[in-house]
Amino acid sequence: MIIKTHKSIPNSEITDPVVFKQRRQLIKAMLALGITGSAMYSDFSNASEAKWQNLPKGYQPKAALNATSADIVKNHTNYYEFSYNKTDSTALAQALPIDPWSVEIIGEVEKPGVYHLEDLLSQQTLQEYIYRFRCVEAWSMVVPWIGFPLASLLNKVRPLSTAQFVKFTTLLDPKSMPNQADSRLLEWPYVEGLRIDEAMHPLTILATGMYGEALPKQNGAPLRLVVPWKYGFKSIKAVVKIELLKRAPLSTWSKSAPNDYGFYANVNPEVPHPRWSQSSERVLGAGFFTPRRKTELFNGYADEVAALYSNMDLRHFF
Ligand SMILES: Nc1nc2c(c(=O)[nH]1)N[C@H]1C(S)=C(S)[C@@H](COP(=O)(O)O)O[C@H]1N2
Ligand SMILES: [Mo]
Repeated sequence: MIIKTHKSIPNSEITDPVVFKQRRQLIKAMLALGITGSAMYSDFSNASEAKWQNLPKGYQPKAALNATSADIVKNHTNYYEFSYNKTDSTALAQALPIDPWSVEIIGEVEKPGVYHLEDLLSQQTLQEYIYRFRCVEAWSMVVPWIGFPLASLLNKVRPLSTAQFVKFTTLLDPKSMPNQADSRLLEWPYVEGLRIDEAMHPLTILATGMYGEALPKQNGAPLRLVVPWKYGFKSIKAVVKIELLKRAPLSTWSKSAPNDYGFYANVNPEVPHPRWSQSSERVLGAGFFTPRRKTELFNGYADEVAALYSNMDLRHFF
């Protein structure tokens, strides 16, 4: 794993925690997201100044997290459709066409359909969610996402009682995603999945932005999943399809290396990867001499999510 540190990136572990102080900034973000007309006006323009100063915070139990520098988060990405290294996707992903974008929602659901992204977003209130983000490769950061709970989208399309799992699929477009022409390492499109109770958990969000702006393409624009208590590979980017299923889908990484990457992929310091320990993590942007952080069970979200796994052997269901 090679990580470049740029001289321009400040050494301090904490930089610009994001606070939306200005109404202007959020309107800018909304415009960048393509949210215009009625959606923007009904959600934002009528709001009193008080509401702007008190911007909706999403469900985020750990209040005191400080965001990692935006430069690091935008320039250190895992996006295998574009590159197998962490630096090249930033430039390569700019070729991805993301407007217009639609999401197909099918399967065990009352209202299946192909939905325009603007229509989905116009029904949602965007909020900021400052979450820890921990990659299975044992590095971590803190990201101030902008998004909405996946549950509030699912509730609009009404999962049937038979829906036990949710499968997510990334765009398949080998013309703009060069590695999709090569299926030696991974099969495309990238697929991920959650159990329905995990999908409905208030910590699970769909993100459309970060750091007060539209989501950069290399970070999964225009729509990505974020599941903060699981390893980063579960947080699938550029989602075009959401399927409600009776049975667990086979996710991309589990399929390619079933002994290395389980379906659950809950962050767990006591369950090592076959080739490395998961007991600690390198905090991106923390500076060379800063000690590694002790990895926490469920990435620090045990109070919120441990109950989902109360009768499960987490070593077996890793
Ligand atoms: N479609 C897709 N989604 C993906 C990936 C990918 O390669 N393709 N990489 C995953 C991995 S391994 C991680 S750690 C996170 C990284 O998110 P970031 O690049 O925004 O930090 O995205 C996940 N989602
Ligand atoms: Mo990852």
